[in-house]
Amino acid sequence: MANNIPAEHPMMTDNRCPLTTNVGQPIADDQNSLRAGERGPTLLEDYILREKLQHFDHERIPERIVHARGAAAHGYFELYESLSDLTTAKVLTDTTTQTPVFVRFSTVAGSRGSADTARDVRGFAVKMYTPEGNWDIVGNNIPVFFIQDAIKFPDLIHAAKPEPDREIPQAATAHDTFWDFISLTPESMHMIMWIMSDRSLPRSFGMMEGFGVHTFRLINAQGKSTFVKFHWKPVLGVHSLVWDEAQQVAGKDPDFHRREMWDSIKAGNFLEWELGIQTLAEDQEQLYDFDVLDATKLWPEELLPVRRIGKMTLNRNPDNYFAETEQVAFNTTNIVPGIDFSNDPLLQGRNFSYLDTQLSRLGSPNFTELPINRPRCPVSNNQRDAQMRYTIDKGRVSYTPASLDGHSPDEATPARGGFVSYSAAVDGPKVRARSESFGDHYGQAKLFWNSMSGPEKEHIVKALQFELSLVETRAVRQRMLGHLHQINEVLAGQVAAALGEPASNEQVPAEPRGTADSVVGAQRLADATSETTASGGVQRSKALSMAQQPTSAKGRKVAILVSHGVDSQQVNALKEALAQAGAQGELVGPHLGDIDGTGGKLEAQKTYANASSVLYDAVFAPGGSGMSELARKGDAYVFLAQAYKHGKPVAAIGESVTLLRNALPEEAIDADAGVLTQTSQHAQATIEQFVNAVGKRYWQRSPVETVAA
Ligand code: HDE
Repeated sequence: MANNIPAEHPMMTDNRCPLTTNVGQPIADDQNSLRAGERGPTLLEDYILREKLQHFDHERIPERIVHARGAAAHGYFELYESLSDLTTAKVLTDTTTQTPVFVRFSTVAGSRGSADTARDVRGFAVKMYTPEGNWDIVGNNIPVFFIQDAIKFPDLIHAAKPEPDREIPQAATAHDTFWDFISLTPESMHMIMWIMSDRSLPRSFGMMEGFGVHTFRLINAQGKSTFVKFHWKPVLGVHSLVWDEAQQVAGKDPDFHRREMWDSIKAGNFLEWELGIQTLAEDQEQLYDFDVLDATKLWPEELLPVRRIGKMTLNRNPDNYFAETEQVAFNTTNIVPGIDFSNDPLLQGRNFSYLDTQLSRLGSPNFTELPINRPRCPVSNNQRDAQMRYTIDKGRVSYTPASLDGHSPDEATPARGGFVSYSAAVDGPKVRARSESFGDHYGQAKLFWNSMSGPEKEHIVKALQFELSLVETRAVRQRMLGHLHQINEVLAGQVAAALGEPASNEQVPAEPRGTADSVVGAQRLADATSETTASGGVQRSKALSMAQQPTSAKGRKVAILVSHGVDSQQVNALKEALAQAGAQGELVGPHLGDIDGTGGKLEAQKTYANASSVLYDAVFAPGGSGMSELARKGDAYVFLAQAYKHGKPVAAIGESVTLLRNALPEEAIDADAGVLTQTSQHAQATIEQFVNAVGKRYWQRSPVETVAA
C-alpha cells in the first residue's frame, strides 16, 4: 500500500482506500472533468480538476545549482573505538550505538537529467543523525578542490557550466570557458590532475573514496583542539571506468550509477565504507611545506596515516526520490559539539552558502522540519512561523529568558553538552590577501602524477588530449600546455603532440596517441616523474594510485552471451561460481525469456539489442553447438571486441572461440592479459580462472589500438 494512504479508512472496502482530494473528500470520478453537457466546456466549478492540475503545476522545485544530479540511500554508522582522547562528540565516542545516516552521491556540473558517467568530481554527502544533532560531512570523491578561496566559486562554476549564450555543453568540461578559467587559475592544477585521471569516472558509488576535503578540528573534554581530515574508504576498493566506456555508458544507460546502487541494495549487497581520520596536533600546524588551511593540498598518508575508526553501511533505498533525495539539505555548518571548523577560506565561504541555497531551493526556513532533514533528537527553541510551518508550537512563550514557561528551553551550558566555538586566537589586520604558504600550485600536482602507474598516466594524457583538443581557442590550449610543462615534461610533450603544438623540450619525442602504441613509449611515460614540493618531502604516495587497490569479483556484473543451443551446464556452472564470488552473471540472448540450451532451458535477462559490453565488467561466451551461429552476429562480436578494448577479462569456450578469434587479432589471445579460450571439455578450469579475473582490468594489451570497436 502506498505510504501516504492510511492503513485504515472509514470508507475502506476490499482492502482499498477511497481516492480523495487533498482535504479528504472522496472522489467518485477521476476520469472526467465537470462539463456543461458531454461535449460542452469545462466548468470553473470543478475544484477537483483545479486542485489536481494546480498541484501538478507546482511539482518542481529549483534543482541544485551544483550537484543537481544525485542518488541517495539510507544506512548506519558504527564506531570501532572511542575517540574520547580527541573529541567529545558522542558519534565519535560512543561505540554502543548505530548512528542512522543518509548519503547522497552526485555529479557537479550536469543538470538533474544529465548522465551519471560524465567526467566530473562526485559529491559524497553524508548526513549523520546523531543524538547531539545532525552532523553533515559534505564531501567529494577527490581530496582536494579547484580553488583556495570561496570568492572564486561562482566563477569556477560559471566557467564549467554550459556556455551561457548557447547552453552547450551539458555535463562536460571539454569546452573553452572551463579551460580558459583553469588556465588562468594555477591553483587548480592539482585538482586538474585528479579530474583528468580515472578518479572522475567511478565504476560505482560503492567503489569511490570519500573525503571531507577541508581541515576540521576535533575538540576534547579538556578543550584541546586537534586538526583532522575525514576519509571514507570503500570496502570494495576504489575502481573506475575508462573514458571511452564512460561516454558510451552515458548513452546506453544514463542512470548507470544510481541503478547499480538501487539494484545492489535491493539484492542485499550493501555498500560499505570505513571512516578514517588523519590528525595533526595543533602545534604541528607549521611542520610541513604545505598549509593545512589550503584545500588544494592533501596530507600525504605516508606522513599522516589514516586511522580507520568506524564503518558506514548503506542498506536501504529511499521510499521516495523527491521527498528524500531531492529535499535533503546538507550544510557544512551542521556540526556537533566536539567538532569545529578550521580557518580554511573555502570552508568559511561554504559555511555561508549552504543555508542560503537551501532557502532559495526549498523556499522556507522550515526545510529543517522535512522528515529527511529533521534531526532524530528533539528540537527546542523559540523560532516560530514562516512558510509551511509544520510544528504546532504551544503556549504563550516564544522568547528567552522566560519565567512564564519555567525557563524552558534554556541555554545548554558547556557542562550540559552545549556547543562552544573553539577559542582559536585571531589577530590580524583586515586584508584581502592570500597567505604565501598557499603559493605552491604545482608541487602536489607533481606528487599525484608521480604516484600514478604507467596506464594511469596514459589515461591522464589521453584525457587532456581529448579535453584540450575540443577547446577552440588556441591561446587557451597553449596556456594550458604552459602549466603542464611545469608539472611534467613528458606529460606536456604528449599533450602538445595531440594539439599539433611543438614540445618545448626536444629531448621528449611525443606520440600523439599516447603510449599504448609502443612499449618504449609506455615505459617512458611510466618512468616520467618530477621533483615534488609542498608534499612534506613525499615524492610518491601509494594511496593516490588505484593500481594498488584490492580487486575482487564482489559487486561486479558479467555478461554471458547465449543463443539457442548454448551449453546450459557451462552457463549454470559459471553463474554459480560468480554468485559464490559475490558477482552477478546476466544472460544476454537473441530475445528475452526462454533459451533452449543443450542441457535444458535457460532464461535471458537482456538482449543483444538492449545490452552492451560497457554495462558489464567482463564478458563470457560459453560453448555449445548453437554458439557457432553467434560467430556471424555483429553484436556479439562487438561485445567481445569492446570489452577487450576497455581492458576487461573476456573468455570463449568451444564453439565460441571462433567468435573471439573473429573479434580480436591473433596476438590478443593471451591468458596473462585476461583473454581466455578453452575447449568445452576443460571449461570448468577456465570458469574458475575467469571468475578470479573479474574486477581486474588488463591495461598491458599491446594490440589494443588495432581493434575496431
Ligand atoms: Fe558545495 N555546494 N560548494 N562543495 N557541495 C553545494 O549546496 C559551495 C565544495 C558539495 O548532495 C550547494 O545544497 C561553495 C567543496 C556537495 O545535496 C551550494 C563552495 C566540496 C554538494 C554549494 C563549494 C563541496 C554541494 C548547491 C566553495 C567538497 C551536494 C546545492 C567555497 C568538500 C550536496 C546545495 C547534496 C552542494 C556551495 C565547494 C561538496 C551552492 C560556495 C570544496 C557534495 O551551496
